[in-house]
Amino acid sequence: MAEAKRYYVTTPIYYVNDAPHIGHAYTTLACDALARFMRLDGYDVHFLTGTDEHGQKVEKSAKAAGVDPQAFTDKVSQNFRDLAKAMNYSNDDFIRTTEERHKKACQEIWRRLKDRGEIYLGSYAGWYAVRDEAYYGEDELTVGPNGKKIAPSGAEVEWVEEPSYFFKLSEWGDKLLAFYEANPDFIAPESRRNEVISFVKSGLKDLSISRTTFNWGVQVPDDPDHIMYVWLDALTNYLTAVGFPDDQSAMYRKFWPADLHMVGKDILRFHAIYWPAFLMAAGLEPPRRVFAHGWWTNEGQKISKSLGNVIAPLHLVEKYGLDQTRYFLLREIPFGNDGDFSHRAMVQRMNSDLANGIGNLAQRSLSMINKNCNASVPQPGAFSEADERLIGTAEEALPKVRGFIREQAFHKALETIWQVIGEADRYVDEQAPWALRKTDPDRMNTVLYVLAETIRRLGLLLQPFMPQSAERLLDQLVLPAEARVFAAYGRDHALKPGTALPKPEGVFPRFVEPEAAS
Ligand code: ME8
Repeated sequence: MAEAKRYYVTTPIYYVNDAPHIGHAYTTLACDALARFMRLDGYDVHFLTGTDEHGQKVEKSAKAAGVDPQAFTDKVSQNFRDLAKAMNYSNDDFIRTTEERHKKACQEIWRRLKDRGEIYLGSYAGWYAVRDEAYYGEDELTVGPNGKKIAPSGAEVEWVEEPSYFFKLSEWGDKLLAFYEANPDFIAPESRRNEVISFVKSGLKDLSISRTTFNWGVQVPDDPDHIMYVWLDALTNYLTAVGFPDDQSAMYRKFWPADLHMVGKDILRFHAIYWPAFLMAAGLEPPRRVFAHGWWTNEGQKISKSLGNVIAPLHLVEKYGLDQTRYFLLREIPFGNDGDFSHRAMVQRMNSDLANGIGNLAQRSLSMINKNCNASVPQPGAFSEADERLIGTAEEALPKVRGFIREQAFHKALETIWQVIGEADRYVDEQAPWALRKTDPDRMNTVLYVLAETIRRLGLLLQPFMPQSAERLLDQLVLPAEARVFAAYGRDHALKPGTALPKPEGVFPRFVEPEAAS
């Protein structure tokens, strides 16, 4: 039987200890482009994001703010929902771990682990970093500039000693290694996969999965002294959102296992080791893939609150524009690598790729059509070799972009689209339709038709990345809604000659430095 066309993609659920920044916006943006692409490609998509609201870190932040944790999380979680709106994310659900549906799912996964003999009661004595909500071994620590012990992430650790339930992670090493081997695409990129494999090969210790020294969390079933370790709670959100524990529900059967958990490299270990181990131990199927992307810095510096250089996504949207910001984040760095945000690079992309690239191509082609073809799609004659070449390049771009999206190579997907733009620019220069107006108007009509068809395809391809701008572009070609999907990409859905077109208007403005503008 053919695999059902469904796709379940998730972002990490973000801690509500602070306002969202560019890193959070980035991960969700990548998932949004992916989700939009898959929908346009005919998939039934479930795109999930949300907030991670329990744990010591959130409890501490609430205390510092002088409010109770629930009121605090209500407020900060709203900032993440506002961000989703401002960034035009198309998430189908927004989960909060303080919701009832989620507590139910956490307690059920705990029961299943317990029933299968995967959990035992013991006591924990060791190091814990509240910032990472993670346990560390003595051998992983170094001494920080203030003489305190720090984790590899730079987070300070504290000594914790308390009764705790443990998950028998130590028994899952070989099964995990076999799982990675049988599923070579499970962890991406490749270099990260190798890191995870060598970490697992070095031996896994049992994992403390409950806490007793504070109570902002999901209660352990049948033991009110314990709350669940925040990572077991958090990871379970991916199940909650598709209806778990009702594993017979239509939602669960359609969407589990998840197709992709998108995460930053900081939390790969939790997703690629703990999570499949929890799931297999509970008798549930692990997700199909985890992609760990890189880290953004700001003008070459680590982004941190203490350095005061946190980039607020809303500020970027205000300054450069929404789609410009979306484009820059996905185009500027090879997805998976670390990257640097700089004003100069942003302006460069905005002006050369957008304003002078797609913007100029569309504006000049559509203006010529408006002026010389009675403001309607021109009637083409027979296609020349050059026409076929450009149409062919545009046609081949969809399967290429699809291939790159499937491997989360967003930068390559965009590069492919820009190759079409580059070729179209050369085509306009070579064919010089403005000169044909007097010498061979029929040929001019054909050239302008080929350009309009190319812009149609570019508009279709740009939708997942720059939805609003692509919409405006496609509006200028009066493309009906049902023709804005990838099933309508081919020649059999080509523009109809004679269709009346509106007066074209620029979609991608240039960035002008404020001082130069005044
Ligand atoms: O870890 N560059 O939440 P979190 C790129 N609640 N991405 C960045 C970034 C940066 N400078 N900073 C943050 C948690 N991110 C847990 C997750 S999931 C079950 C629980 C992104 O609020 C990146 O995706 O600390 C990273 O993995 C995530 O934010 C961490 O968000």
